[in-house]
Amino acid sequence: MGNLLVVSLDRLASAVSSPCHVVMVGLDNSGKTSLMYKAKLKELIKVHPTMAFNVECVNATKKLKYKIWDIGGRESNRPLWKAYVRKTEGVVFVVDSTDSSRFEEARHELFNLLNSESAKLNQVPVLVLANKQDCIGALSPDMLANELNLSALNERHLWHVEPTSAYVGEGFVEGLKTLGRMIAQCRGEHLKDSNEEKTPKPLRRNRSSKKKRSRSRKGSTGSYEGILI
Ligand SMILES: Nc1nc2c(ncn2[C@@H]2O[C@H](COP(=O)(O)OP(=O)(O)OP(=O)(O)O)[C@@H](O)[C@H]2O)c(=O)[nH]1
Ligand SMILES: [Mg+2]
Repeated sequence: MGNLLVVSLDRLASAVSSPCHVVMVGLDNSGKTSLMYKAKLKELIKVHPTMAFNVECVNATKKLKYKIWDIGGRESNRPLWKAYVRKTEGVVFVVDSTDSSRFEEARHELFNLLNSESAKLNQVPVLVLANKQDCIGALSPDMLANELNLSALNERHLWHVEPTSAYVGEGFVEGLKTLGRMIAQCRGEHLKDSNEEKTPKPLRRNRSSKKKRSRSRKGSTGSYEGILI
């Protein structure tokens, strides 16, 4: 579930710097630290609430390596999130899919973060992890996307929701691969933009070519599923 266009893994490896720096945030108890260490150590470790942050390198593929900053989600820690996203290439936002009483709080914190100047300027891609899918009553990724009103991000951010479980060890690495595609797509768009700026404008442009341009732009803002090719 998301608004990612199709980007091949070949393009991704050359477009994304390695390791790629991303910030992982989300409310306390959503499972950030458990997910990260399960992916890193291949086993579930006993975790304690994160007071400041943990940082670890995790490989999504042989070539795609991430440096993940796992920031504590307690209320007292949340003002710090904005400082960490300043230089991030992507945001990973983890939600406890079983805790419907906190979806509104999660939505508020996500939009609060993304509306900060730094994230707005960078237009960072957002990977939402619908965690604790092993539990009965966990909300599906589609429904979580609705609860969090993620379609409101379409204008400024690529986003994707991945179902995960730290207990079963599923979804985290898949999510990181999709995040890599989104980052590669953003880089591609930025490169295209700067190349367009450098290309001298034609002296005259007839109406039909203008029409073609606007049609292709329109096509790129629709909602798409991330597809591995
Ligand atoms: N059933 C289930 N429990 C999980 C899962 N992921 C995490 N938990 C549990 O949820 C609790 C909180 O996990 P943490 O990894 O500490 O959560 P956190 O998001 O890092 O929390 P803060 O550090 O306080 O921000 C722990 O008791 C975990 O064992 C999951 O996928 N399924
Ligand atoms: Mg933690």
